[in-house]
Amino acid sequence: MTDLNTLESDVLAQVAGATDLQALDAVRVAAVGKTGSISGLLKTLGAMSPEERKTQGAAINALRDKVTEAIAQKKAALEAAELDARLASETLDLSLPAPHRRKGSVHPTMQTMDEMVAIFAEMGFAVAEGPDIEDDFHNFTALNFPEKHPAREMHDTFFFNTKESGERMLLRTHTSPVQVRTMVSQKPPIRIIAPGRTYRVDNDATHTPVFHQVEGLVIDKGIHMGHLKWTLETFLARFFETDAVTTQFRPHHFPFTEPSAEMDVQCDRSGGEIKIGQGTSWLEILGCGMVHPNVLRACGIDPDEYQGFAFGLGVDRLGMLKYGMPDLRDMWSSDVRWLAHYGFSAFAAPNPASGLS
Ligand code: 2U9
Repeated sequence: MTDLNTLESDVLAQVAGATDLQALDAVRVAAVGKTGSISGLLKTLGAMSPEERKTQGAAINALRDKVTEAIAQKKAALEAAELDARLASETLDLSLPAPHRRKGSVHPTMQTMDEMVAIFAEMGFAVAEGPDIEDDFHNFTALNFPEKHPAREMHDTFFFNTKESGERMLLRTHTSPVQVRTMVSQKPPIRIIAPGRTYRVDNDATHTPVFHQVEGLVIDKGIHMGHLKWTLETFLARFFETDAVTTQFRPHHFPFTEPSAEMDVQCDRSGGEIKIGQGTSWLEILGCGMVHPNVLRACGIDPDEYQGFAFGLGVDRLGMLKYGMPDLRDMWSSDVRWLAHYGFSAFAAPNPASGLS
């Protein structure tokens, strides 16, 4: 018994003296591990008389339980102390000034997108959103793309691997599937814009594989191209911050609109930079048209009852025009010098009341 008492006070002293988890584990292995001192005592029980085994067995087991409990308590205390020390050393004082004076900035494309959304919101458009990963129906079929249309080819669209079901998902090539989803789920009148990121297999001086669009859709009774022209001219005048703009429609073709048009805005190109709202030149600025009856039908809307107009604006290109950024390839090069020069303060949130830019 004296042996057991001595062993107990020895082991408990070692547990108490362990200064870290590694040292504590060494104490555990030496005492209650497979070949530890207490485990060794348990192995001697076999050679004892039944009487002796009864008393000694109970005493050794009690010692093992006591030591195991002491180790568990010490382990919890050491872990808590370790966490406290880590929390103390990793504190971050967010009120301290930044060590470098270089600040983050809002990318011009995002600033431009926010400006466009602010103008359309003021004109009564709601913002609609949808997934970047789309299916064939919402990106192509519902939009009246023929089965063999070139946009459906691998070299124009990013496709995912075909699923077991035979379905092949894709990265949306325009934000138009957002309007399809809105028409399927809501009844007219509809007046929405769909701002967002879009993807095409295209990479050259004037195209990037990821680009940004703001598309618009209005569906109601008696909608005609006059409503479309007023909406776009009002938007362009506010966006370019001029009193009025002069525009012209040029006939075009899109599968999803009929008639379709591109809109040019009158501009001045003398003096090396483009000025909107004056001059004698024309600048192609957007695509638009009246929603094709097949598209209305595919979305569950009766074209004999409702008509609509739609338009699409390229955000990156409009941003370049407004803020005088000459090269598209610089826009996504993540060059902090370019961002410091062209980026916007996070506090310069566009607001039609206090100014857009
Ligand atoms: C529905 C019906 C019609 C959206 C439209 C355009 C014309 C267009 C381009 C502008 C620049 C794409 O980023 S860009 O290259 N877009 O010219 N987009 S009409 O028409 C729709 C959309 C959805 C249901």
